[in-house]
Amino acid sequence: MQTFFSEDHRKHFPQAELSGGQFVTPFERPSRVEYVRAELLARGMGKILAPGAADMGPIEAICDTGYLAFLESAFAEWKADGNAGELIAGCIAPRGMRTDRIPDNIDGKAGYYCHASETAITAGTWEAVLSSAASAQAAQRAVAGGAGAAFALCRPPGHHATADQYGGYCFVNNAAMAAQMFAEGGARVSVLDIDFHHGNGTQNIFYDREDVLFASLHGDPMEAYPYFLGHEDERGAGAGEGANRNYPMKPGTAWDEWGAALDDALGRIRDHGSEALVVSLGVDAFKDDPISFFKLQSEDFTRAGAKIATLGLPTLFVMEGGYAIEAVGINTVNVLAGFEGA
Ligand code: OKP
Ligand code: ZN
Repeated sequence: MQTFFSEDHRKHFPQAELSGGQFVTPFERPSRVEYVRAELLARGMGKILAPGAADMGPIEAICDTGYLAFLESAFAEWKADGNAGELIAGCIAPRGMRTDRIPDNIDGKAGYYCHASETAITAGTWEAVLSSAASAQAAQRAVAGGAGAAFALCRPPGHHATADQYGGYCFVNNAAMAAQMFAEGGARVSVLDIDFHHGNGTQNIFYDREDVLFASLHGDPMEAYPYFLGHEDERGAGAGEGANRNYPMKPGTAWDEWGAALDDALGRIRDHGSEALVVSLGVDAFKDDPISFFKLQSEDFTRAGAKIATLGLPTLFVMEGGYAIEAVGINTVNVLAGFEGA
């Protein structure tokens, strides 16, 4: 299958992530996707194409206007306000205070539009975010045009971003944008999220929709980021009741339980009558991932890809997380190869 990938991802490379009370080099770093690209080439997985510029239409379809304006000018405003370093939100809108007034000061604005302070904004963040969205758009168009399957090698990732909040290394929700593009083409669509972390942004964007099913396998939010969403009893609202499925799992979860959850999710997708599938493809369920607690082996990712192929749907894979750097390429390409080999 074809891959869509932009070099501009490198423009987003914060030097600092607040982790364990210290500033560390961010886990979400440029080399991640370079390992994926190298593995795609080494295994002859098909052409790797540059996506061209992002269209704002599909981004605006899933994002709040004020939020996009914030992302575009945030770093310049931060500098203009006299700040020396990267933009890190410190004072995030909490319970018991007002969220109906968006502060004018950039520090306050960041706190309004951010949900997790590990994620910094730098000079090149917006351009990288647009290039990541562009890859998802180009890959979606390939699949909608009859390609059968395509891979958007997106960086930064997207599934934690809501219509108006960034965090968890995500700014614009690439998978949700692509799903909305399929929906606007008249298709019923499912988003299957196999990243270790719950796709809170995707769930939130489609929670009251029946035409877009969201299913997510992830670390139990009682124990894992994003902590405040992703429980089993979140089943959708209104017309979307029943079109949201969460599979939270405990530390140490390995293939037997994870694969069974995947089977159940695939059954829901079949029953939904989906005509297109978007896979939020994170490989941080891997046993050696430094910030996750599942125990999948590299071969299990091949099995996962083969299971996903049994749906027989036009499928768009969108890169999300995976932080065991040297294994990220192998595990990601294993999913794609498992899908193609099935
Ligand atoms: C993004 B994706 C490290 C904490 C990091 C944020 C995790 C974001 C994961 N001490 N918390 O879903 O892979
Ligand atoms: Zn993740």
